[in-house]
Amino acid sequence: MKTLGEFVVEKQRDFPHAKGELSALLSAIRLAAKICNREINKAGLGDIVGDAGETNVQGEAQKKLDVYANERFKAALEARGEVCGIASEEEDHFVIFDNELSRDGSYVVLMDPLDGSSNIDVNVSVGTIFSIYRRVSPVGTPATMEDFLQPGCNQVAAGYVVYGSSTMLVYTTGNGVHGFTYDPSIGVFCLSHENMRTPKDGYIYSINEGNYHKFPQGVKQYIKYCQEPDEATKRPYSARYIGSLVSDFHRNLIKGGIYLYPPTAKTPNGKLRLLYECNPLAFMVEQAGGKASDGTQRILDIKPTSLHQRTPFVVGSTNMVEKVEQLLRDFPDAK
Ligand code: P6P
Repeated sequence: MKTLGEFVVEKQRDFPHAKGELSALLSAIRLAAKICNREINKAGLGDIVGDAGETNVQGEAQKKLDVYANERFKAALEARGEVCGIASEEEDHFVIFDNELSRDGSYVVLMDPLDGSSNIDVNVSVGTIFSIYRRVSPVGTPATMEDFLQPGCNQVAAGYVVYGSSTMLVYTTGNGVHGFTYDPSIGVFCLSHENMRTPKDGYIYSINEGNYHKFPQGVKQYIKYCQEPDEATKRPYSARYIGSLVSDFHRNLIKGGIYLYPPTAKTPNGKLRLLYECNPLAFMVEQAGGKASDGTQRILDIKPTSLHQRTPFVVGSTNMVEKVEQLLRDFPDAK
């Protein structure tokens, strides 16, 4: 058995500027993940399910566990001193950690503390997504917006926690993707999936077909392609859509598959957020040999202009993503 802590120390040399910084960052995330895992696993028993009575900057009703998870991750990251600020789906603006220790921090963290939280009340898996950058503003000063509006290709680490049938923490620092399964009997994340690779092709497609009539032509063509596979495709495709991005992403990463959240007339930039949902998962999937685009350009090359900006998202097995991109080119929507 190798713990997350032992693995990170062993791989410390893979993390530039290694002065134990990665260990500190990931141990903060690990601690908050354990605390959230405990609450999620007994959510039905306490007064922690249901709405918090607030709405977040997206106008979405905040679930109590959303708020709880956000506070836990924020507190754990602030306590470590490596982080000078965070941005979160649950925070309208970025949060500066303005204390002696944190002001000297070299990193910023962007996160969706509890993605898919609307599933909590019906006992469906949810997840945490995080993205880590080195700050661009001078160490010793308060974090600035520029620290957070970096393109995804600048990420130094990214990962997710999936609170599913088991709880896993999966991360990359640009040297492969590594998965750790939580053993609650000893309260430790143990290495279970070293150097995860995603198949170049797959037969699972994840998309909310309830929006079919609003999709771009190329996406409609792709859905038809999956449903009427050509002779070369021996196995029919399967539609699998949990409605929890981290769970759909994690299954497709392991088995091969594609997740799409296309633009529609109502949401011309799609629903998912670039900074703390799409960028970290794009970094992970590329590290595992897959691909992530907005249908035309590489997600990691997009230069962000605002904290909560959305982007269309096509992510998963390379051949499948490239098929969608091809069909979007072949079947352009009328302007
Ligand atoms: P829809 C959850 O709100 C989320 O951000 C992702 O986890 C999930 O994949 C998607 O939205 C579901 O959105 O519009 O299909 O219900």
